[in-house]
Amino acid sequence: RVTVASATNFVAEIPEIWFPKHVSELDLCNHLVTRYEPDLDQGHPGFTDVVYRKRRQEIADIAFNYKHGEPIPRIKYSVEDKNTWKAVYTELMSLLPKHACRQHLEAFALLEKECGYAPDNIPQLEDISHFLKRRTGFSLRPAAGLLTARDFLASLAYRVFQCTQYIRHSSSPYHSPEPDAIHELLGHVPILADRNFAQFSQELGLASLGASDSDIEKFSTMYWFTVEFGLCKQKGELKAYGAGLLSSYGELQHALSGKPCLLPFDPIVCAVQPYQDLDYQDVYFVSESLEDALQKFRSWVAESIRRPYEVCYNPFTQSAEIVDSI
Ligand code: TIH
Ligand code: FE2
Repeated sequence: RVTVASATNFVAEIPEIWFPKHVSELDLCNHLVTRYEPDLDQGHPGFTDVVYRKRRQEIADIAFNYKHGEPIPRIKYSVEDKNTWKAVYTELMSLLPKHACRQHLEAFALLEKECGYAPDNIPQLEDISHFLKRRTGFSLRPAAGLLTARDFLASLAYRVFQCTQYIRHSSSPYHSPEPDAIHELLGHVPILADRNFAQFSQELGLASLGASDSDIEKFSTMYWFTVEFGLCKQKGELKAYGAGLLSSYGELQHALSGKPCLLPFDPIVCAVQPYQDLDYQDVYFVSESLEDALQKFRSWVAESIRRPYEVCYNPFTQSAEIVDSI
């Protein structure tokens, strides 16, 4: 680490680990974790499907070439993609009114009205991005696949959600081990329209900027058990707010079947809970409410995460500024 004295005589430490200082630098945050790529993983449902792999590659190229501020290119989805979307959408509609949290359902109704959410239409990222921008200041940018935790979390600091645009392979519609547009649009997008949840996501992102590898591991575990697989209580009932539950017909039923272990959300426990990402989870964390999850997360960061500097987000310039913490 290098220590510099600034004009105001404050001493700030410059972190060794690079992180984006302005929203446009998210153009550099597109490193992929390749373990689920259909081209590389023989177990991927699309591995032997040449047509599928070619379509995936074309959509991935859009993400690699994308630059901050550009409109997100629209995709002309294949008949196969549309059928997969319709099958999942229809199945989920039978479960979500009963099991999704209130915030998800409220936003979903608006997305149907304003963004073309329907069984027969795969909505476009550009339209959804405008919708979210108005609601919570979140926007979307296209991602080519599963990103590294560091890159993904950094984008949240800027209220940017990195979103895949391809549709999962038709042979496994009800559960996908990797993110796809069904998971993003039906799972993540609705709740990003909630202000508490948006705030939680951004604070998790800000805490991750320049963090050590071991802290990144804790933040991504926290992300996993909240944003992806979180349950909460509403009016005495158990509801899902995690995107991995809301986009997977199979996993949602599993989570509520009484078989897996349900623990009360406690960041100290949650941040180090082991997990796997190939199959349904064995453990889920239940928050008292989204507000309570945010408060508990804040206290945990303040008490147990140490960085030699503080990061302050400037919404006027959309930049993260390092400030001295002394
Ligand atoms: N398993 C989810 C689904 O089938 O929609 C997708 C993912 C959740 C978390 C990572 S990938
Ligand atoms: Fe996800």
